[in-house]
Amino acid sequence: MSKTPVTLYIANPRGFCAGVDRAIQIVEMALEKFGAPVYVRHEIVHNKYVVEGLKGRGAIFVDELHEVPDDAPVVFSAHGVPKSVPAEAERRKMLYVDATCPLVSKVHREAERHERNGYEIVMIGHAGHPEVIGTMGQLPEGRIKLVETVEDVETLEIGDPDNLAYITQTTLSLDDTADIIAALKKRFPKIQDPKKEDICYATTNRQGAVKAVSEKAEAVLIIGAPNSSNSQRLVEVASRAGCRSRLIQRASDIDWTWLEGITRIGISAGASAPEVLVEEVIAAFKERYDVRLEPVMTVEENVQFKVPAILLKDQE
Ligand code: 2E6
Ligand code: F3S
Repeated sequence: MSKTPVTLYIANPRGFCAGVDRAIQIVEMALEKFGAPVYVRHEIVHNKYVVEGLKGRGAIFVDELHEVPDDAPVVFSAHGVPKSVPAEAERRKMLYVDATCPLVSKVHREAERHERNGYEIVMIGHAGHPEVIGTMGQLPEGRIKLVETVEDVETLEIGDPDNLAYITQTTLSLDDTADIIAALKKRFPKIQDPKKEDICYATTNRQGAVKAVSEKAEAVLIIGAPNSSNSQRLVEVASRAGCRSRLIQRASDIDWTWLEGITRIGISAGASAPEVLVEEVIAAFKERYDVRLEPVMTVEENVQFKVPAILLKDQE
């Protein structure tokens, strides 16, 4: 029997961003330099496949620093950590390497700058997410007020609206955040914007590419983990553009009955999802369908971040 033809629209850019690349490289280089085990506080990036791969090479993942012995090297995840974490590591004289994405660290420094300049700070983000915990933890408790929705803006209690600034999580929905910022500006016209956008380039570009794919496809599959904020946002972008859309961790998660009768399918991957999983998904489609691949290119990316000097060969 001949296979049904389907077109797979492959979003570009997709998958690993520069911060994820760097974070994974940090763990790999730490394993090489210090030898196993290397402890990692929190999933280095939100992807089971990546985490399992590193476990296989001798990384041990823990939730909190107290689970790490004093004399073992430890890496902090790409999402960033509250100030209390490196402080505890220093106190215990631990060897630690910080894999916080430089674009998350940029937001940390911004929060500190606002604090120094006497501003009250509002953070737009998702409560409980490790990046939000890390960013809010750059300042003493209560200094940064979190808003998640436009409704939250209405109930915000601000002491001096003339000295107010906002910062954001790096992986938010561009559209939802624009609405929240508009609500903040309506209530607090003098609120200060970040010097440079806090939502990162990778989030912006991946959402743009999924929008472009959603114009061509009927259904969109996003490869990524349920706890990956940026991946979840890609699913939302596709559904808002009128496509049915689902998050899958890998090919075995594809619900083929959900795709029955659909011949135009968009595919993308969150910033923490490795390309090998995209290839696996395409291969699964090829087994069942007569696949035509159509890349949908939006912008080119050429961002790269350096790893910390402590991991370089000639550094002790
Ligand atoms: C660090 C900061 C932002 O859940 P989230 O999207 O934040 O995290 P990952 O690990 O899925 O993506 C990479 C990342 C790391 N994004
Ligand atoms: Fe960094 Fe953005 Fe990736 S904040 S880890 S470049 S999703």
